[in-house]
Amino acid sequence: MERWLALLAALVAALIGMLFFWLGGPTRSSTEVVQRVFVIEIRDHYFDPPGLTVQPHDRVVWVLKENAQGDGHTVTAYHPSYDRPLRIPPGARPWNSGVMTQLGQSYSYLFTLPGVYDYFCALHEQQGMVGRVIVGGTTNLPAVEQGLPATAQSSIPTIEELSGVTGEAFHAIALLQGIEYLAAQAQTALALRQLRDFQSVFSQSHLAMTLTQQGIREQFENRLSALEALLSRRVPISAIVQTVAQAEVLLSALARP
Ligand SMILES: [Cu+2]
Repeated sequence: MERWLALLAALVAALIGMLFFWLGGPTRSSTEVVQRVFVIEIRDHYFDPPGLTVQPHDRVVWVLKENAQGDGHTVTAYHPSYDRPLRIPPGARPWNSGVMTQLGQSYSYLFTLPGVYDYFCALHEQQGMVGRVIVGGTTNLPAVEQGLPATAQSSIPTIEELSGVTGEAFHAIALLQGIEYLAAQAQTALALRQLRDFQSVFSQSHLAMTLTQQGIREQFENRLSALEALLSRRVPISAIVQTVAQAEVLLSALARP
């Protein structure tokens, strides 16, 4: 009997060990751990925001918001698989959404490798419908800044732009859109955590400084607090959509200089 108990204890200890490993011990290696969700809206004919800085294991979701011509849009990585030069980090998995035509349709990609990722809409690249995601910081990046059709090249936000206050505004907009997206999927706990993490770093940011200079910092912070209160209660998604829109309006002058 004692031997059985010892065996059982060993088994339980092993299971607990595995659980800790799985939940994220120091040796965690899973690439499916999502830190945050950012949303880039697909519009006629641009990505909003066109540039975004994130960290490894952040998920980016592109959501189709406009399709007036009915021909749709794609989100496609610059990669030889799609007949284009390589403009994502070597070894990163290329992606292609295919043509999206239904409003609300989305495509998602989990970024893991640091570096610069450029992408385009296969139907409107010539009209400058392109975007850039930078993963893991903007210093010492080997940026490719030539080789595309002129309109496409000039529409991709530069690394310099993305490391400044415009980049911070883009980041905040996509993060707020991500909160709205999570709330719409009834993932309120995740949405709240994402909002509170942002609130805790906001006061140290260039964005906060710039909004202070513009005299709208308090208004912006009030919108964030309102959003937090709404997410803490059970409210219709329309109230959250409205509050996110109000916060975004305050950032719009920075995001589209
Ligand atoms: Cu397009």
